[in-house]
Amino acid sequence: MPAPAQSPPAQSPPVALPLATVQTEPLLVSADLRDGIDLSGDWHYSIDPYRSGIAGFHGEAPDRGQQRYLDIDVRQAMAADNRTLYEFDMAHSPVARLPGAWLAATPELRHYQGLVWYQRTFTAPADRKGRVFLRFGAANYATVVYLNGQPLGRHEGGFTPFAFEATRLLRDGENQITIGVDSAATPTTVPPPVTDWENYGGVTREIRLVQTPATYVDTAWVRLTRDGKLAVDAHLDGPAAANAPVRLTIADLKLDLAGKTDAAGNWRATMAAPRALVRWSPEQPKLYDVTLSSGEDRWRDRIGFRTVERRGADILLNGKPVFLRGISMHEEEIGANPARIITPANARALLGEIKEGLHGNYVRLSHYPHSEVMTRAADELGLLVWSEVPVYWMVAWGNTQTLATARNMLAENILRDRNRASIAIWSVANETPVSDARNAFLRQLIADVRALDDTRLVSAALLVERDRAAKVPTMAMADPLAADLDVLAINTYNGWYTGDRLADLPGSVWQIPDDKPLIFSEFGADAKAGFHSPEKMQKFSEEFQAEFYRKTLEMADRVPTLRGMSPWILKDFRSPRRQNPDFQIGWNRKGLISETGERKQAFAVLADYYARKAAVAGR
Ligand code: GCB
Repeated sequence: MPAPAQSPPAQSPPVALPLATVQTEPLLVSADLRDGIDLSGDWHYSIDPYRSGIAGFHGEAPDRGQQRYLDIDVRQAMAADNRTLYEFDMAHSPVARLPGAWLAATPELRHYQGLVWYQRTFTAPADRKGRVFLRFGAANYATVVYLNGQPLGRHEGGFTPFAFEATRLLRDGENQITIGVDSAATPTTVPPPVTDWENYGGVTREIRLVQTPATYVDTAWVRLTRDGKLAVDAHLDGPAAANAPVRLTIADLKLDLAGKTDAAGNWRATMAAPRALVRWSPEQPKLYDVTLSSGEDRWRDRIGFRTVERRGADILLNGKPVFLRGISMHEEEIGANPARIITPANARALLGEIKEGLHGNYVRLSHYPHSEVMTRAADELGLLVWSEVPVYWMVAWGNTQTLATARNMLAENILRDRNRASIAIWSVANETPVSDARNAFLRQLIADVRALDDTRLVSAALLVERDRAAKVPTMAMADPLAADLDVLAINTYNGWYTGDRLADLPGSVWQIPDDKPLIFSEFGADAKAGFHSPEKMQKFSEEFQAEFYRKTLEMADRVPTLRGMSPWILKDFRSPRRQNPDFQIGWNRKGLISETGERKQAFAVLADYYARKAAVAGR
């Protein structure tokens, strides 16, 4: 969420824009469905590896101030007066298409991590009234935004939306917007520098100018509660927010509920769910057009209604036990040179492989919040979702700023996606070694999830301890956090990173609490599409990967509390830590499809397994 607009700091910090506190407004929930101007397209860009521009955008001309960037043609000014010096000239810099990570813009940027400036001009809407916001789907990692040379706001976090109010700074006619995006991770960022995926720097999701009336619906959450009621929570922002008439309508259900906000602009109401309500499920992903009107504003969304609960070791969807037939996925489109551009078509190409190809009903959107385009596509196609924040491996557990950043990210993610029927599980971490500081950090995040959303389950991918003396692979859950979670989740790579024989995997012993559902949130092995080794079963061959899946699935069948799985991973993905020159060359090869979409042998192994599971479940 944005921190209030303020002048840029005098010195450039390692990450341009640390956030001091958790901010909550403006949220502009479901802004992607509001009217606005799409600022996608060509933007000028200029790298700034020493972050000089942070201390005053690209150096200050004291007599002219910031305005010069809009009003002055740098080339002409230097030609006209030989005392004039500008070392940056955005208007004549090369262009790149946004949204999209900069690594694909030019070969020189392929491995650049640091600050990049973007700039473009646009024309303000002629019929301007009410309020205007600049809304970013996501920019990785820290962002500062200037409108017509004036600072508008800053944001930290690479995967969640943020908006800045631009009503005052927007002028009639042509406007100039400048964005600084710093991709550099530090030990205190979330995630920290070492991960196992590409750090796609840049503006990776849509930028839009969104218009609203002076008083507008900033947040709305419409849902089915576990006791079968329709509930709405909304917050209005603006001069007429207090004691304002509000009205929720779902035309398809003939639902029309009127109410009034309180003095703080909040409205909360519940009602019995209409009898005609069709509950959302992977088999029948029914969505309703929902509108919330107040004054001149008309907020809308497309929402599915269902319940998700835990009962003992079962996960219940609409009251019935469900087995999660899933796979994990990074936010990376299919193609030889991805730039993290998730269009509706790209999202459907990926999710379609899961839904139709693998007979899945579930996806783990790892390891950070994915685009809202993806979660909307999951709603439409009927895939349950595990959504997660990048609290990954070694985070600065004792750092209060890091905790604030993680909490902010988690809140932004939940507030963005609480209306998505597909989201079943919020996960707070992945493979984080147990320590007191880590436990306290994650307990805070778990408490935040429960405070923001009591209609979903909370999980985290945990580490297990291996009994080195045991003859067969023997793993025990020794993580105190297990007690705080609804769903236990484990990543297991026995037989890939360990020397276990694949034949021994089915006999593995799992010492896991028996009163909670367990998910294998990851298991997998690398294979280079087209590399075969049927006799030797060499690692990186398609045959090895397929056999790894067969044996791991046999093992899974013997774990009594297992209620789902999301093997690692749907598609080969870029990872700078994977440099085996024969097989990887910068790609983690654990995909069931290659980066260009070729299916490997293991794809059919999992697809057959899920087809059988679906048949047993009667769907
Ligand atoms: C893991 C991580 C995941 C890695 C994967 C691997 O446990 O959660 O981010 O990419 O293993 O391929 O090793």
